[in-house]
Amino acid sequence: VNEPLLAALREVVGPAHVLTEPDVRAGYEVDWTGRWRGSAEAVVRPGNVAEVAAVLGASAAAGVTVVPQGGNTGLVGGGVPRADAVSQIVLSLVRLDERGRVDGGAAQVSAGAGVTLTQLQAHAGAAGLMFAVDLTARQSATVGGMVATNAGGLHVLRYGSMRAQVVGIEAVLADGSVLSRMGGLVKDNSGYDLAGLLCGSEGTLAVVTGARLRLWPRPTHRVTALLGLADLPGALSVLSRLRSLDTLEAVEVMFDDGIELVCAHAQLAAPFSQPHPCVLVVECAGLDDPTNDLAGVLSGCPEVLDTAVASDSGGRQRLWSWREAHTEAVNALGIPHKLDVSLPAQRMAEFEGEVRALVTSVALGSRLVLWGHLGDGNLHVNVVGPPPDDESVDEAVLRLVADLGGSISAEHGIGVAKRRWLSLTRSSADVAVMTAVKRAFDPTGMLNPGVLLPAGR
Ligand code: 2HG
Ligand code: ZN
Repeated sequence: VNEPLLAALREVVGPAHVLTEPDVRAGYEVDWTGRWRGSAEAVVRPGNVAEVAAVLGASAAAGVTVVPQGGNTGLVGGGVPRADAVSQIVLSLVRLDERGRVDGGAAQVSAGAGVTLTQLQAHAGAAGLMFAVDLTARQSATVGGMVATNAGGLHVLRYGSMRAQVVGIEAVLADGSVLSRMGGLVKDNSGYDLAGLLCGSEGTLAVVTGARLRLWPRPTHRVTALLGLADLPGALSVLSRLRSLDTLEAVEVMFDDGIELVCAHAQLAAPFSQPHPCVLVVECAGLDDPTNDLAGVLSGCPEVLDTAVASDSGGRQRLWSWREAHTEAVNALGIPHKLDVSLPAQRMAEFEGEVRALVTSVALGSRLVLWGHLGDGNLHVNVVGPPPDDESVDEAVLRLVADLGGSISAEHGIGVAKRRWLSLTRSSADVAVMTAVKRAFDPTGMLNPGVLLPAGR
């Protein structure tokens, strides 16, 4: 135990916010899947930006590394301590939960890094506007973590990912200086886009403490449809026709084996009276009722074999329940290998066929569950069976993705989970620039080492 460091940290944030008891630290030291864990000297919970800067200063002076953490809903091990680090702290940003006044004229709001997605959505909604990013971990996921991972979620096809919502950022650099562009300028071409660069930087360049965020008109009408289909090629042709709807917000895909698993785990009834190999969740939203437009498009889709529709909130939630329960149902089977990948639209169907055959041959007897954000070309490949340290299935799937022109991470990031495969889908020129950027922001390598790039880069 590094007593001088702990004393310095207590001085900065107060003793109540330096957590050192093992059972109190435990929840911050392991990720949601149980796959990634490590041990920290302490979990430190600063209450404002000056305290964040002082914590970084004390850590630098003591030579310990810093793992920034938001709601700890990440899936690639980027927000929990490294298993192999000598001395590290977790820097929890959850106390930075300030919500600014909603600026209706500009349709913007400022939010601290610790504001949860649910809180942000409610805050925007109370002012008659909407925060557009939505994801299943909304109760715990925080603004800081969502910026740092450039979170995607369920609405990317209409509103873009987190980066598209960020107008400005406040962040603390490793040397304690503060970057702040929170003035809400929509147009600002005065040099490099540092806020954009920090989106998706996974805590390796700076500690995000707040963001100025774009808000959208809040749709007054929503309709959700569950569509039963014979296969993914059929679903893709339905998708291409759905794209003509300007109210289209979500097109999510799941398959019969995943739905069966979810029904057993969450004790849900089957969605249709007979099973369908491929099921889409489609949602449209607008200021007028989009139901007729959606029905019009679907009536021209012979691929759709079964349909369930709801526009009241209870009914809609029910139609989303099979989709939203996938992550938990898979986790209940064991520690999954999670491969969040994207493919060019025209290679999606080919990938689905090949990945099923590949997983069967590489990880005999394992269970493959596929689902994802079809409208974004993003599939979540989950494999349960092989021990966590046997990464042969990860390697095989990611190589297939690279061969088909995809990305090894669509929305979850690289973290520690995929670091060894970064060069599969980023060129050596890309990695060289990333390494140089990392050095420029964090010359001593104290921020989240081993995430995205090898430690020491
Ligand atoms: C989702 O879309 C999340 O459900 C989690 O991104 C995906 O658990 C996963 O693999
Ligand atoms: Zn997802």
